[in-house]
Amino acid sequence: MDDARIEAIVQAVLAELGKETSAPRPSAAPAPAPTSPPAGDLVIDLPDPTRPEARRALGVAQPFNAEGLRNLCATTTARLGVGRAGPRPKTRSLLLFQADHGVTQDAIYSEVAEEVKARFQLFTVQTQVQDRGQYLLRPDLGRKLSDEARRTINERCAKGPQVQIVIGDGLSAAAVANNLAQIYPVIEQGLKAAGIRTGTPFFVRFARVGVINDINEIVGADLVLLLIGERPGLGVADALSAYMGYRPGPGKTDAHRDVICMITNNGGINPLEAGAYVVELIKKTLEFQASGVELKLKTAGK
Ligand code: B12
Repeated sequence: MDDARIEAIVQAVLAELGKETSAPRPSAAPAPAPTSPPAGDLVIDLPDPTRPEARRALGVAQPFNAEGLRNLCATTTARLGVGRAGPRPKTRSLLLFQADHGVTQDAIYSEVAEEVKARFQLFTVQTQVQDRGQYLLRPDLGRKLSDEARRTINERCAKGPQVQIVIGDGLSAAAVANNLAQIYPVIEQGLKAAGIRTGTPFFVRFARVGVINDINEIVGADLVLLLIGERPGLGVADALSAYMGYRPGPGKTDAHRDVICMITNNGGINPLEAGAYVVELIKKTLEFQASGVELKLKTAGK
């Protein structure tokens, strides 16, 4: 960028700042008494920025190539072409960002409702995490079952199934609430149709992926499938992941696991279709008696 251009930008920014700093400061003169709008006269002049058409609207005032910019923006959900107000984001962009951030917070801090679990007769156990704050700060505790959870799983679960299905809240309760009802029956029926024996399903509160190692020490399954809420993004906050491992146990890491991610009706893999993928991957894992990198190596070229 040449000096003249930089100088022009500096002048524009200074002019913008000048407008703000030249306004009378409260200390210079007593502030006028606030005037309330007459009752019923409140005007909100910004359209709701979270509506799909507002979300996708171009924010650049005079685009050089409006058609090109629109096409570019249509290729991604990233916040492109949002424009700016001087050096700052537009109010619309800021509000949308704050609204999307609010949705992520709700997804992370909400609990999966009992009705969601009851539909598939899932009982609940908890990891060594005590509350949501600790869950975020101590992923290690989310990978360990509490003593009570160990006892409950031992008492209530069938031992030695081919597949143990587990549901975990993870980082998004919305992911479980919005997708479980669709994906679960597909997996259940798909495994049944393939003659694969499943164990007693249950729900783990404050779960991390690594908890499947602890679980399998108790149930002794050939494969543990964990359906868990993914870290929400600023656009999609209800995506579910299906993590699985062949004979998980002490010392097994993510290198021994597979994942099918981004399961959501909001711009991801639809849960019905994802259920079918999960069943196919389970069959492959059982056939090759391996998961993760080992499975990739065993099936390379096949
Ligand atoms: C956070 C994250 C990471 C973090 C995990 C750190 C942490 N402690 O959370 C880091 C940056 C280390 C990471 C690394 C990798 N990741 Co990653 N990751 C994610 C992300 C953004 C969110 C995962 C999440 O919410 N998990 C749920 C929570 C509750 O789980 P958790 O127990 O807190 O965290 C565990 C899992 O996240 C797991 N994990 C993370 N990535 C991967 C990838 C694979 C293949 C496996 C088996 C496990 C795994 O590791 C964590 C510790 O056990 C997803 C995107 C998505 N849409 O899900 C990608 C995603 C899962 N990662 C992916 C990949 C490819 C990887 C890497 C292989 C990248 C690389 N080439 O190195 C590595 C593998 C790391 C590993 N653990 O072995 C892909 C998987 C694609 C696929 N279907 O196979 C995803 C879907 C991103 C994408 N769209 O490409 N990842």
